[in-house]
Amino acid sequence: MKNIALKLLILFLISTMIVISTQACEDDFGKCTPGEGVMRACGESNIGECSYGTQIRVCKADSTGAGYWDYWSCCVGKIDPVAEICDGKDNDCDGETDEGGVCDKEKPKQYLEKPRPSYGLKLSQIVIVDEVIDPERQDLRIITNLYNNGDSDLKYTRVTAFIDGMNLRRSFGPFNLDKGDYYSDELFFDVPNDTAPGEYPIRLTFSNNNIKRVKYRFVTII
Ligand SMILES: [Ca+2]
Ligand SMILES: [Ca+2]
Repeated sequence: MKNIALKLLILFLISTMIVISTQACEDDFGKCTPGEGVMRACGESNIGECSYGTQIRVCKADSTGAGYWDYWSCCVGKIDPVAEICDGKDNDCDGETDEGGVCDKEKPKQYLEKPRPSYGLKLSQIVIVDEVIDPERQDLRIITNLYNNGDSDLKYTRVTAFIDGMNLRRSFGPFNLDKGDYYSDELFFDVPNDTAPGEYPIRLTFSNNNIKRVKYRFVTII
């Protein structure tokens, strides 16, 4: 009986020492030596492109000179997750690389091919009023009659006549010739009196930005 009581006493003393020892350790943990510092890892992840940073706190001295731990500093050097993109890396740090279809190529847009406009220009009439001219008495007159036989309007159409042997050029326009419409006009040439007799080709050009027609006629100078 005496032994049992002794054992119980020893157990009580041991447990009391343990408690006292633990209490003493916790008290020590809250204290620090002014000037010392500690460091720890911080951040959301250390996977993929992410990495932890570090933060520190230092031990400061209070008015009595006793040390106490200051606040932790900001986290420096960490790389947090970002949205996943197609770059061969795990940007959102979930352990998967380029997941979620980020590397699926965008399907090319389907473009409906617009029907190309059809341009038409019919030279329904080209009249050399006098095909044989005495320059002292006559001018050269050319009457043109155009017809738009296409399915699109012709904008800024111009007619030009050029007589290479006389180095003469005349034109009219620009004018709009809507589809299905006619347009008539005349070109006048005051042929110089000293023009050498002979046959001269007249180059007639009917054009706009979309279409061009070239016709040749002849005039004889006597
Ligand atoms: Ca990922
Ligand atoms: Ca990626």
